[in-house]
Formats: sequence, C-alpha cells, structure tokens
Amino acid sequence: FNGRFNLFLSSAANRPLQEGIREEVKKILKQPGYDDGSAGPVLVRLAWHASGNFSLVEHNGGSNGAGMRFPPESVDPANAGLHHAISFLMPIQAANPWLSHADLWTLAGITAIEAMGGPKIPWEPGRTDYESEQAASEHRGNVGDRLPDGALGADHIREVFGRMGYSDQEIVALSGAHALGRCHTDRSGFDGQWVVNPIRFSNQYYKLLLRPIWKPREWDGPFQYEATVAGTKLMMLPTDMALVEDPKFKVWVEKYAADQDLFFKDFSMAFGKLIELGVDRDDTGFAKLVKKSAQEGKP
Ligand code: CCH
Repeated sequence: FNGRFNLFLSSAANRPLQEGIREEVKKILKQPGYDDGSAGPVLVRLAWHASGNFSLVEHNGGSNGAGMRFPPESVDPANAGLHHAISFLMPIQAANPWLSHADLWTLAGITAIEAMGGPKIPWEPGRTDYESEQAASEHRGNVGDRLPDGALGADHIREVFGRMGYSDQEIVALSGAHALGRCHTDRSGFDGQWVVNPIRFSNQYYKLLLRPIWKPREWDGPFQYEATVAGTKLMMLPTDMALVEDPKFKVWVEKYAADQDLFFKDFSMAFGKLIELGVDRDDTGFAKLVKKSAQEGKP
C-alpha cells in the first residue's frame, strides 16, 4: 500500500482515510466573506469542470490527472475563478500529500453537495495526477474548448454532453446543480444567482424555470434572463432556458420540479458517472495516465 487511495483497499484501509478527508472538506466549506459564505458551489464547479472535458470518441479528458493545474486548462477562460476552489483545498492537500489532486477535487465536490443538503453520490478512489506540465501536455491530448457556452442553446448542450455519453434526461438532471452558486462578471461575464438560497441543494432550479417570470435583462453584459423572486434578483442563462424551450428537455424539467426525490436519485447517478469519465483503473486499483499515442487507437 503506497499511501494513495486504492479502489481494492477501499473497504478496509481506505474507509477511515476517506472519512477523514470528507470531514476536512466539511470544515473548509464555511468561508465568511466569500460569495454567499460557502466554498461549496465553487467546489462543485471544480469537480464538474475537471471531469467535463472528457470525450468518448478520443478517450481523453476527464478528472484523472487533474489537468487543470497546468495550461491550457488552467488558463482556459471557461475555468475562470476555479483557482478559488483549488486554494480552498490547498490546506487539505498540504496536510495529506499522499492524496491525488484528482481524487481530492472529485471527493470535495460530492462532499459539498451532500453537506449542502443534496444526495449521496457514489465515489471511488484511484485517480492519478500528472507529475508535471510536460507530462500533462504529453498525455492529455487536445481537450480545450469542450466545456459548454452559456450563451448558446439546446443543440450546443446536446453536442457537449453527447460527447461524454449523456442522454437528454441526464443532461437535465445534471443542470439542476445550478441551484448552487452564482455567476460572476469577472469570471464568465454573466451575473447573479439562479435560486433564492444558492447554498442549499434542491429542485428549486426546475420550479423556477417553469415559472413565466423570465425577462431579458437590460444591461451592458452578455444576454441573460432575470426575475425577482421573494425580493431576490435571480438569473437564468440562455442554456438554462433552453431546457424549457426544447420539448424533450422540458419533460424532464417538469418531472424534477414535481419530484425532488427523483431529481436527487437521477442527479446522483449522473454526477457519479461524470467523475468516473476516463478513470480507467487497472488491476492495482489505480487509473494510470496513458500516453496520447497509446490512446489514439482506443475506441
Ligand atoms: Fe454551470 N455555470 N454550466 N454547471 N455551474 C456556472 C456556474 C456554476 C454552465 C455555465 C455556467 C453545469 C452546466 C453548465 C455549476 C455547476 C454545473 C457559470 C458561472 C456559468 C456561466 C461561472 C461564474 O461566473 O462564476 C453551462 C453553459 C452549463 C451547461 O450547459 C453542470 C452540469 C454543473 C454540475 C453538475 C455550479 C455549482 C456553478 C456555481 C459556481 C460558483 O462559483 O458559485
């Protein structure tokens, strides 16, 4: 046992270690003065962006390797602001040098979701980190420009999530994470929160999407929607509205708005799948980083 999390030791040696890390993550969630007082939402976004550049066809990208520590991912405008999440986790990383960044980022994301009232999400250890920028660039392949653009519509969302193997139902389920957190003008250019309490995981996002309250915001920033609910200014991105404009997506928005348990169950499966994309463990329980040339032949 080399000190890292190992899948096949998970039941015995790893469980207390895993519990310990989860407890440490819970301790850093409270961040007075940062956004809405919680590191939770940005940690969830870190886990999603670390994973969400996977391609089934090219079989590259995904959470394994923690590629976001190095260019081009570290400087990708789509990842703007995620350095906050990485710095919130720094003390945990420093105190547990055996832990891979890739395992920590994904475990922190699911721990935050659960701590904010969301479902338990399956998680397995074994991710490996790139050791250097050079190793990352040799292994990673071209994974740029793969994260969704909030200014676009249904076709774009289907293309981005289809590349990872997601169905319409799963796309709508994953999008419910926008119950958490907010947009920042100095990160994405968009502005505001989606729901009244942005640090509680719930199906509010779907309920709000279905209400006929959304109007284009008149401002100098990028096109987005706004509404005021219970005295709080809320927002939706064009991609959020696409989920009710597209009839096939809308069916699932209606189901999740009506049934929070169903949303929690489907979200848990879809997010559990997200953080496993491209994590190909071998018989040691670790996910090795495969060279680009070796990956090219893979289906
Ligand atoms: Fe998202 N998201 N997201 N998102 N997102 C933003 C913030 C969060 C899109 C665009 C944006 C998912 C899908 C999409 C979170 C989780 C998920 C922002 C604001 C934009 C823009 C960034 C900023 O300015 O700080 C688009 C487009 C899509 C799909 O089409 C999915 C899937 C997830 C997770 C399952 C979370 C959480 C945030 C809040 C982050 C924070 O810092 O508060």
